[in-house]
Amino acid sequence: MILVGMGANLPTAHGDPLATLHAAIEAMPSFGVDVVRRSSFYRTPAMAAYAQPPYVNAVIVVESALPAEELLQTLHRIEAQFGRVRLVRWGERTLDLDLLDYSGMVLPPRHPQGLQAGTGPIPLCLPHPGICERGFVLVPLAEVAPEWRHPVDGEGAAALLRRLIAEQGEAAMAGIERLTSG
Ligand code: PH2
Ligand code: MG
Ligand code: MG
Repeated sequence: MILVGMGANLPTAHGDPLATLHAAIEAMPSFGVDVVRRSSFYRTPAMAAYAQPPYVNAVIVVESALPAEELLQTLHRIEAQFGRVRLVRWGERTLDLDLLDYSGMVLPPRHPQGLQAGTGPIPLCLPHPGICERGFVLVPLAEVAPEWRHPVDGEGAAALLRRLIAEQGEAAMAGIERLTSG
């Protein structure tokens, strides 16, 4: 199973972040990426070093003939088409597409965290290292792929979410709101 996390917290020519995520999903087949399932959209407070507008997040299950590295580059091309400019790490963005899992492939990080430039391309690391710490990923992931298991620790998204809440308290889930429209 190939999983992609989607996020946006700035408007684009397509409209607000929700409209942008819809438009990005529609554009994906023309990039060789077929969307087979998508979670609900969620409004989530920005996890960021400074005040930012809230995000809209979702997780999709995709199919693609592209190998993992090429799929990542393709996701970056789609981000660019939707106006993504990389200014600062974890800065606000028009569209963020994160490769969360590529058929259980495991690739260790190839950059020391501290030296990460922040705006340049980050080499592929699988599964995505942020999955277990982020309610805004785990909530839509548990919804769209309850059968999925984390390739390294073997837990499903719902179990990872319970673990996160045990560690961080309900704060891990605070403000995450399922959007009923769209
Ligand atoms: N993405 C980030 C940093 N912070 N916060 C929310 N709520 N949603 C995101 O998708 C997100 C974030 C880096 O990619
Ligand atoms: Mg991200
Ligand atoms: Mg990203």
